[in-house]
Amino acid sequence: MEPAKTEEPQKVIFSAIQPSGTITLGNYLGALKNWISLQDEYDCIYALADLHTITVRQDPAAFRRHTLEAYALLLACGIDPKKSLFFIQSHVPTHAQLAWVLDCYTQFGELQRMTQFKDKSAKHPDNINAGLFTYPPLMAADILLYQTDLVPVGVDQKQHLELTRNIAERFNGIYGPTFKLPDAYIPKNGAKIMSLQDPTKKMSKSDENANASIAVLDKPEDIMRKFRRAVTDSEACVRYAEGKDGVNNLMGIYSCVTGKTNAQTEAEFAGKGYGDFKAAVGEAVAEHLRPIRERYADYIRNRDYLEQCWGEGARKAYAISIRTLRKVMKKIGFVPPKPM
Ligand code: AQP
Repeated sequence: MEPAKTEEPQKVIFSAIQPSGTITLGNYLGALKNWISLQDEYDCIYALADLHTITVRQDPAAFRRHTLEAYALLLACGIDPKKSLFFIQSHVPTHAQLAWVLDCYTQFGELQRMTQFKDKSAKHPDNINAGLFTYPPLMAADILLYQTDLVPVGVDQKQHLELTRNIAERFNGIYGPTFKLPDAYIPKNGAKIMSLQDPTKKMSKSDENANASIAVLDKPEDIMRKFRRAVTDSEACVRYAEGKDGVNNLMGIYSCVTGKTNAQTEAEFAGKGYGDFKAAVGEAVAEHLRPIRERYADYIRNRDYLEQCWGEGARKAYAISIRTLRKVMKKIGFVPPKPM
């Protein structure tokens, strides 16, 4: 008799994005494109991290619009609510609850060492709030609530993931196994997209210079204009080389959207100037984003469908996360509440 086949459960992936502005080409090529392809192989849990977003002051109307827009846009990019869990963080109260608990298992000195805290404090000296400081335990709660195996992270978030593991290990050490220790997932096609105006800085949603970033929803003519104005150098030769940050960035973007290698791009533009190259990158990006923009237009008009998706997402996320939270509260010694 053949031995019964035991199916390995799929590994759990958790990732989130902040609705802190209009989603950029950097967010898309660096994170979202990978999120889509992971859906078939893993048990994916994706969130809009709106609680994290208010660590920097937001205008209420713009914040609401960015959140709605991001939800519809992620669906348009290919997040499939039938395959993945996709919710809005503030709709699931367990995140804030576990974050408070984890605050009490995180040392002040550990948080002081976080480079993102130092960077964001320097960027917003008029609003160095406690939430900015305790951002990492909230991120740890997001991840640990779902017994996550893998977290796709860029270099900038590595330190926070290490802290998440330290907090989880500390808790498990005191109370016995409670949290799974998550590992970093390094995407096969990781890309870091730089600002078009200062190619030594990453492209960011919250950049005040509108020409520095491409929004996924930008109109083709705006995309073309921004690429035309992109900072390059005076060599006027399309080649990938150290010190040519602007050109290297454009070549990286071109490669992400066309699949061409740098050598192929160099051959394609041999003897041509930056004008032709920038126009080609702009056209390729606009064409790549066109179907997303078209699907987005349908989703954003359909508020009922969006509400149904995020309602269902929050319900499922709560059902999973409350199990971890209950376990944590019980181990610490809280008296279990009566169901409300
Ligand atoms: N320029 C980028 N290139 C590649 N990946 C990027 N990501 C962000 N910018 C780039 C990735 O997008 C995911 C979501 O990011 P986030 O919303 O959590 O915040 P962030 O990294 O701080 O992104 P922004 O756009 O720069 O937001 P603001 O301006 O609010 O700080 C992450 O996986 C990130 O690596």
